[in-house]
Order: sequence, then structure tokens, then C-alpha cells
Amino acid sequence: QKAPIRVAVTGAAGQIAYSLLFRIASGDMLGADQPVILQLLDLPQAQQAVRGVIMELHDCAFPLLADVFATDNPETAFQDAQIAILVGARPRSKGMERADLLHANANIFTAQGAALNKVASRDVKVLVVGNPANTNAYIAMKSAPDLPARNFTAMLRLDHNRALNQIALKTGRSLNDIEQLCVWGNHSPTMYADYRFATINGQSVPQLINDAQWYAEHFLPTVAKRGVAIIEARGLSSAASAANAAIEHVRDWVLGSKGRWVTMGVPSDGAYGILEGLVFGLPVVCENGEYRVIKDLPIDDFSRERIGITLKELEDERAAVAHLL
Ligand code: NAX
Repeated sequence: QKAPIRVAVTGAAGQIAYSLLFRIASGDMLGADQPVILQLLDLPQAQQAVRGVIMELHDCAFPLLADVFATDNPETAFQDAQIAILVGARPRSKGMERADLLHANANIFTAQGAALNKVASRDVKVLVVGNPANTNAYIAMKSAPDLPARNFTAMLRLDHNRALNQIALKTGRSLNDIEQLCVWGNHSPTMYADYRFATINGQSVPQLINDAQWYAEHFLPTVAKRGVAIIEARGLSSAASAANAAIEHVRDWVLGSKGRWVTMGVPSDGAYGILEGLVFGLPVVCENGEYRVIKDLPIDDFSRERIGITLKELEDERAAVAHLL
């Protein structure tokens, strides 16, 4: 049997974790033959709730769950972690300004980045889900100077999957056949879901759909505002779909995306004029435990404008926290 992989998950008492942890333990993320140890982090006041989650994990009798423990100490949670999924974050409370939200989260992610730097496995793969996800990932990366920067990523996979779903609905084709889709930029309403390169069984998606109005007036806003639509319908934010996206992000990163483009928020190397280091949604292919950014895609005027908007938002977020790093 394989040695267990240590997976740290923060925000373990929250609603995303309530889907995520069970799917990790059942083998959905790392494979049906890969045992896992779950190392759960949440705030002191959430420890009782996490104990309940652990009882339920035990009661699933998952053969792959080698161990599970909870703590409120990041250094305990991240000890030797090979995968760290950072879900816990400070939500916006009533009357909180955007700058206050960025600061509150900056404090969390500088501390967690420093803890990862100190105790995690040197090749830990980090996925930040907690919002503002891109900037939180950037902060954690900057706070972990001894770890490779490329090991810090942010989740745009939910946006990617939402875009896949809209295209499948519009074309009536199977979602599985859609290739070469990507979402550029920030996990926020400024994100740019780009289907210019997408194909279905080799046919160009823009040509198949041939409806510029649908693209601009339905597709882009539906993908961008899907999170709000779910809150309005459910009274709670997306959880199971967010957990699913996290599973797919890590699964593809570790096990490979089999040639398929997926979207990951990754530190920019300066390609496409994106400031180096900013954690930006980009098309990637994963192989051998690494991701590779798809380079040299043509950027037309419309795309340049849309990428510019989401880039500007991320540059502003970075500027707002720069003094804390
Ligand atoms: P919940 O409020 O249900 O759970 C959050 C949990 O995090 C709570 O148990 C809380 O005690 C814990 N927490 C807070 N600060 C912590 C800290 N410093 N260390 C450890 N744990 C801490 O939120 P949930 O619905 O699970 O969402 C979690 C985060 O995901 C939010 O920031 C949310 O905005 C973000 N999302 C990101 C998405 C993405 O695509 N990147 C989509 C879904 C989701 O909106």
C-alpha cells in the first residue's frame, strides 16, 4: 500500500469543507489507491464543530482515511503537509470596507504562509480557496520565501466549470468534449471567461455558437455573477460546487490534466503583460505534478481590454496590502 499523503485543510468547520473533506477521504482527489491523513485547521471557537465533522468522517469508515486530527494552530496543521487547501478566510461583515477585508485576510494569510514556510513539506502544493483568493495566495506565497513560488495557486476552477456548463447548455454538446477553455484573471466578477480557443470535437466553439450577443450579454455575465445567483437561490454561497472545483484543481495538478487545458490561478512569470508574481487565472496543462502555462495565445483588442480590467483590480489589491508584506 502507498504511504499516506498529508493533506491540510483550513476552514474545516465551514460549509465548503463539509463537502470537501468527505470527497478527499473517499479518494476523489488523489486516487482510489492513495491513503490520506487529514490535518484540519479552524479557529478556536470552531473546534467543537470540527470534532463533529471528524466523528462523521470516522463514521464513513473510509478505507483511505489513515488519520485525521484538528487543531487551531497553523504550525500543527501544516506540519509536513504535502497538500494544503486554504479554505478558511474572513468573510465580509456588515459595514466592512473592502480595504478592511483585504487587511483582515492579509493577517490570516501572512501567518499561514509563514507557518507553511516553517513546517510544511518543501514541495507542498498550496491551493487558496478563501476570498479574495488570488491576493490571499499572493500573500501566502510572499510570506513563504523558502518554498517555491510556483507551489502557491488560487482557485478559478469553479469559474472554469461554470463556463463549461454554459457552453454545454448552449451547444447541446457534452461537457466532456469541450477543450481549450480558460478564465483569465481574478476570482471576482472582473474575471474574463474566454472561449475564443475552445473546441468541441475539433470544431471551434465561437463558430458553433456564432452568437456574439449571447457571448457578451449572456455567457460572460452569467459566469461572472453565478456566485451571487446561487446565494440568492440557496440563501448560502456555493459549497458543493466549490469543493468539487478544489478537488479537480488538486487532482489535475497532482495526477495530470491529460493534455486538457484547465484554469489555475498561478504566479505570473510576466507572460501576457501580467505583472510578475501576481496570482492570475491562466490556461495551464498539468503533467508530472507540475503545471505549464499555455503561452503565446493571440490577444485581440476585446481580450486585452478585459484582461486589463481584471489585472488592474489585482494590482490594486496588491497595492492595498503591500505595506503588510
Ligand atoms: P464558511 O463561513 O462556511 O466557513 C469558513 C470557515 O473558515 C469557518 O469555519 C471559519 O471558522 C474558518 N476560518 C476563518 N478564519 C480562519 C483562520 N484564520 N484559520 C482557519 N480557519 C478559519 O465559508 P465557506 O462557505 O466554507 O467559504 C470559505 C471561503 O471560500 C470564503 O472565503 C468564500 O468566499 C470562498 N469561496 C471561494 C470560491 C472560489 O472559487 N475561489 C468559491 C466559493 C467560496 O465563495
